Amino acid sequence: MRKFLYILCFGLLLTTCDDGDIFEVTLDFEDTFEQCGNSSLVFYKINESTSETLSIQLTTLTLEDILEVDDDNLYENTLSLASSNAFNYRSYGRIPTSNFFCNDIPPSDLQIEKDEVSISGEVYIKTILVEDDNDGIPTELEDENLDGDNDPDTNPTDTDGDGIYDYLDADDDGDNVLTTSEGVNYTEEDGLINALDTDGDGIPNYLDKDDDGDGVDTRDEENINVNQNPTDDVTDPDFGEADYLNDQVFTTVVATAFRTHTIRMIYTVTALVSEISLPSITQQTLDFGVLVDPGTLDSRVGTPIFN
Ligand SMILES: [Ca+2]
Ligand SMILES: [Ca+2]
Ligand SMILES: [Ca+2]
Ligand SMILES: [Ca+2]
Repeated sequence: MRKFLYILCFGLLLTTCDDGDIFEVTLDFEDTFEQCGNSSLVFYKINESTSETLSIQLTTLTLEDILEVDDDNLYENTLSLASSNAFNYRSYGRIPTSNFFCNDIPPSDLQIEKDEVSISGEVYIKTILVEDDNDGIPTELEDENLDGDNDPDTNPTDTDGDGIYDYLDADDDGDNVLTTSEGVNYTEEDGLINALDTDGDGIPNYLDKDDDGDGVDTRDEENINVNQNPTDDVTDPDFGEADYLNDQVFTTVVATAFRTHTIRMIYTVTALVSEISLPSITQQTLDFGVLVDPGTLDSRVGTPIFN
């Protein structure tokens, strides 16, 4: 009879039966989350269709703290949930928005229906930093793999010997023409076999320090503007290409510096909550997902050593 009543109840509208305790909540959220807060950090995620939110308040951390990776480009931290670091489940009578969080004055009409806080359990935060030169060539193809371990980070190739490894070097051959401007023509299907090789010497332009094979290094073909950029030196406009691609122009204007490099930084922040203790939720472990935030994308200047 009890079972029958339960099934009957389940078959009716939830609003009829859910007095706040009868049904257990199943957590159903996207695998991404957002963050806010200045002096302390709040991770949160919103399910608009069910009008629910989850949040983790981390009073001892800032976004800057969790982007502070070690020499292995890694940050890890496990924090105990407590009243100061709380995991919070809420449901609302309206669609929740981002301004429900981190505002000194939250919207007056929150319409909170359920508000449960887990002050026991743990949250594990992990950040991985991946750096890249954004030069159109996948990292795994920017290493000669002489050590045979398929890891571009060990014994990395540095074609131009400027101290910046090829997978981080936006000008791999150090000719002051960015790799993206050297006709890489990479496709997933064909790899790099269609890379431009102007002088046909078997070395693609992006790795060839003398692209037209006229005996003058590309970086030294700065006949008009001496600005660490051989692409704007065009002695013969009728030829249609800059001097570094014109083997009939071979005047030497010696370069004295490499152009500065920009290295892209992508932080992947993930959070895992375990040993959750909430009245309505039996689930004890929750993969909180991946942080989506402009702060996870950054760049730094690479200074190549001129040689
Ligand atoms: Ca490169
Ligand atoms: Ca180059
Ligand atoms: Ca070549
Ligand atoms: Ca030339």
